[in-house]
Amino acid sequence: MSTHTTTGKRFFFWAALSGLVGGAVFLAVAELAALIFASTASPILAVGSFVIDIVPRPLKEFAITTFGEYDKIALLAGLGIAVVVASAIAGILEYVRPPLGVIALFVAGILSGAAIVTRAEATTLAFVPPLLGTLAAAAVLFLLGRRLRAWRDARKSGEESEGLDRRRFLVMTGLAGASAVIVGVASRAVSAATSSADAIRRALKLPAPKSTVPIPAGAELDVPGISPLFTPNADFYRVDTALTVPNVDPSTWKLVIDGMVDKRVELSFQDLLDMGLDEYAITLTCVSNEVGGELVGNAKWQGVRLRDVLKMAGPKSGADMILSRSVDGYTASTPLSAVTDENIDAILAVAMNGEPLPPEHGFPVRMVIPGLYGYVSATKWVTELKITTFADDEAYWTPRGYSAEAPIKFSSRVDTPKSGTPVKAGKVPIAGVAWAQTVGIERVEVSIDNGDWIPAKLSTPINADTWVQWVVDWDATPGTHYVAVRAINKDGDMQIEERAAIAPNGSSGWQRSLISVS
Ligand SMILES: Nc1nc2c(c(=O)[nH]1)N[C@H]1C(S)=C(S)[C@@H](COP(=O)(O)O)O[C@H]1N2
Ligand SMILES: [Mo]
Repeated sequence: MSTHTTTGKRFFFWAALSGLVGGAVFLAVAELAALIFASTASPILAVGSFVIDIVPRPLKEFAITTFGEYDKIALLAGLGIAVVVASAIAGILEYVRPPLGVIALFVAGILSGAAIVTRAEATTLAFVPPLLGTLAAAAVLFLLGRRLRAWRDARKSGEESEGLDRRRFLVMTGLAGASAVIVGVASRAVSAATSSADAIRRALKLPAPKSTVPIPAGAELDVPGISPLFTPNADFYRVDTALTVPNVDPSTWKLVIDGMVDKRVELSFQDLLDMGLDEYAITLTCVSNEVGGELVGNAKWQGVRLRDVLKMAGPKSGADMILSRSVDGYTASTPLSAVTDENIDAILAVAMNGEPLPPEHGFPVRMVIPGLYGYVSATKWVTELKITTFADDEAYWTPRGYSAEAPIKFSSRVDTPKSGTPVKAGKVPIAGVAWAQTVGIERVEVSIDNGDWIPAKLSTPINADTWVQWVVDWDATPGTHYVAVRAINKDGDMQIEERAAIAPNGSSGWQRSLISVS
């Protein structure tokens, strides 16, 4: 009796394994077919992108705050676990109640196919990889299920052929599994290696800009632990919905300006360069930046003014919004006035801190607009500017709980000392950055242990669009101290004290931290 139960359990294990092999065959065949037919149709990535677009806002916020930069890796790991569990279940179903496993596999295949063909970047042949993957996996699961049941039946009835049946099942499972792993890994590796944008970017030589940003004396303070005036590209925060970085070739890239315009305009990358590049220093901020958070960075961008580009098309009266679109379908809604305003340098950028835009920051062309949160202004991999109205069009984040328009709430941040990192008593600088894009920072004030507000020393601002550094010299005594910081902008407005969550239009509040001194 007991041998019977252990045998039964063992067959369940083999059934689950045959399901895993089926899942692996699906992914491997789809990956190989994606390489041949439709480069962007990798099912696991398409399903991942689909999940990114449909998850409710609180879950997305949880993912960003919990995993930070690793949110996409966490998503892929979660998907991987789901695929393993689902495959194992399909294998068991196929063993217990054929053809339920094969049917489940077809359902999964159709769902992933739907996720793929509805992506913005999907090609006409995008349905081929999930289709071939499903067919191959169904065949494998069907055959393995049949072999496994034959082995079980032979075992039950004590037939002599049991050894042969067992060997047949194991050999088939092993062969299918090993081929799937080899084909899958090789296809993925080839896909990654042939993503050409990287190589093209490295070979690209941009023309020297007509102008560079003058850096005044005293623009950068020398305080250990403070954010550098310009954030190195490698440290610059990254936020986007793209599971894999879009691979855009500048020689085929184009920007279309259409919608409510006198003339539809198409510009090539060379057309942009021929306009002549200028350099602008602009601090970029994400709406998801919490008070004191890291989702803000300052860079020198080289590019052309958006208003010069718009002039070529001639926006019609009545239009009040630019709906910018990325190659991956992401869209942002920007008030037309923020771009036509002669006092605001809204740009199409091709370079960041002296080099072509890094792929993850929008290569070859992105928008950067001072004073607006990134999600309504800083479209990366931009390919279309549709001149339209807020009444007629809606951007990616608008139906997902964020405002259609979102000017940056000016703010200040403490970089050092860090809350939770004890410091030694004595001279301790309290320092950080503050930003009020398009207006400028007038003053930063610090209060220690609820004492009077002390004005901080500021770095010399480069312009109104970049952050300034600030520092207060503090004679720290042993114990726990309470530090609060706030900024006043050049219009004389005080940074909002009241706390607000990041949704729907950006956080507010004064950063308050506890510093322990020993
Ligand atoms: N194509 C595309 N562009 C995008 C986004 C995106 O998801 N897709 N996210 C925006 C958001 S929310 C921000 S804050 C900035 C961030 O730019 P960075 O990643 O270069 O720092 O890009 C913006 N541009
Ligand atoms: Mo953002």
